[in-house]
Amino acid sequence: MKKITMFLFLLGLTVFIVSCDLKNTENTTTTNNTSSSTSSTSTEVTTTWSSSDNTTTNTVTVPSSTTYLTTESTTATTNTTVVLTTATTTVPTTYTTTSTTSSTTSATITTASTTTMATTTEITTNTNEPIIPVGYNLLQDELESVGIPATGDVKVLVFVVDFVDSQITDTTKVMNDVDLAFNGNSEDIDFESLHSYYGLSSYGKLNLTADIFGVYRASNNSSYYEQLNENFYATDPYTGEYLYNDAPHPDSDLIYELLEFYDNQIDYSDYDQNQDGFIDGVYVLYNHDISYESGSDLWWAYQYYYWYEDSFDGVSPNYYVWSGIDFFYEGYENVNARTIIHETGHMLGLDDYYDYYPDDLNNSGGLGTFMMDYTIGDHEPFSKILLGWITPIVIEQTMVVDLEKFLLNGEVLLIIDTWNNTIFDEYFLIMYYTPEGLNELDQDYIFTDSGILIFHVSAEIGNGYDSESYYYSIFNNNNTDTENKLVKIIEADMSGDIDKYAIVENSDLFVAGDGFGRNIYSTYRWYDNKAINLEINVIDINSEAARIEVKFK
Ligand SMILES: [Ca+2]
Ligand SMILES: [Ca+2]
Ligand SMILES: [Ca+2]
Ligand SMILES: [Ca+2]
Repeated sequence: MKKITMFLFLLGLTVFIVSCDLKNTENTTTTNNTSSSTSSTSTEVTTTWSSSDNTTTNTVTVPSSTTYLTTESTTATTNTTVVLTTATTTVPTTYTTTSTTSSTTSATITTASTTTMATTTEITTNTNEPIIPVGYNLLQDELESVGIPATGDVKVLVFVVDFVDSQITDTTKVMNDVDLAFNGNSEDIDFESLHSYYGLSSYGKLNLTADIFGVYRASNNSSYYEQLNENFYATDPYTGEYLYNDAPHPDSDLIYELLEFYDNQIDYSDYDQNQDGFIDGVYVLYNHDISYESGSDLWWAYQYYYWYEDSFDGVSPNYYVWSGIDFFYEGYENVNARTIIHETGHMLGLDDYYDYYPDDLNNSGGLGTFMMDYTIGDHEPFSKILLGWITPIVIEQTMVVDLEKFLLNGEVLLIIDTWNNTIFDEYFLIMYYTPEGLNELDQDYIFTDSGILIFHVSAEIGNGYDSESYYYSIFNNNNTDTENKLVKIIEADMSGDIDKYAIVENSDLFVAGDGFGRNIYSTYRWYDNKAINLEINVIDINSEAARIEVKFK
């Protein structure tokens, strides 16, 4: 992000004038004009008026190629004081001179060089600076327990499992494909591997690698675990209460089998990077047909927590992913790792952003795209802020900023009434989206155009888990059944199609000339029903950056 520079004043003065409508005038710095004299140049401007014109105002048109000081007094050739009373710095411009004595025939107006102009403009420039926050809590600081640490070098454990009644036939191919899915280089896999994806999405902050073991033949048939799963989740149809309180947990049973079987080969304490006593991440990849349309919920992909209290090499299993090998063969790519990439989002602590329960009236449509909703593309900025991969540029005062495209360094604006040094709050996030990088291959389900994306986030925490909710979360809001969404996209086309159809479209992107809070959703409100009292104006978008004006009223 580049703060407004000299470049703007020369080429975008209209913009400057709007943005210097200061919210906080105490931020204005006054620069001593005398410093400008050394680099000033003089331009003679001739004007005539008669002696009867004493104290009459005359208009002098000055050359357009010169930048003039404003409110500068100077002396005309006949000791007549010429006061430049015009405040505008627009070039070309017209200055008004006032004669205080008679018979002036010419006046010399002191003009400033470009360099001096930069200094001089500080007199009236909005010097509001964005806040680059430090020391605020991240998602993993707030979680009850942490799975995979969000940054650093992290090694996870992967076990490939089959069953007597559902055996892997080509073991070598499966093990190679699993290795490609977890550890492959970008060049070797059509989308990305878990490793390459998280390296890119975190801007190099998370280096995730996997040690892969298998194929392990489970001690029971697949149908045995399936039955355990039925029992575990069985509820009384009348009361809704669980029928078998002490029912064994099939995934955890299998994880126990695995950890015990490999105990003499593996030092599990090597897999606790953050040294919290829990193995950071366990992945169980089962060989069984996936229940796309019907069948057991066990044959799906999800993240969950180890059910029992066991310890191996002094550390305990906790966060795990349970996923079918067949997910790697979805679509037409050599290996498709998107499912484990999505589930790893949960291993890091992220929520799902789709609507678990579309039948209620709340939060239909979810976010509408990106990894934690559609299992495609990159993680959006909210998730990256939560994980500490990016630091938002916080804006709570009027200013104009140049916002780099998100792809480069994850630059994002966080616009809020008052920044209380917490990301667990309500605010807008502004990103410059381009269909590149991790979004390129999946852009048909994200956006094929470039543009400005505005998110409305309501990430307050502290109410605790709502047992009435379909969705478990530390946040007061979720994208399933709370009154307001945890994170939503504000549609520039105002069509409401995300809520209706759960899908974004190019017209949801803000383009140059659009103004959120002005011509788009002019009466938008915070969730407490207070008017937002701000505008987010997209002034310009070029291939590298977008110029955004944030105007607090
Ligand atoms: Ca061991
Ligand atoms: Ca750990
Ligand atoms: Ca819902
Ligand atoms: Ca729309």
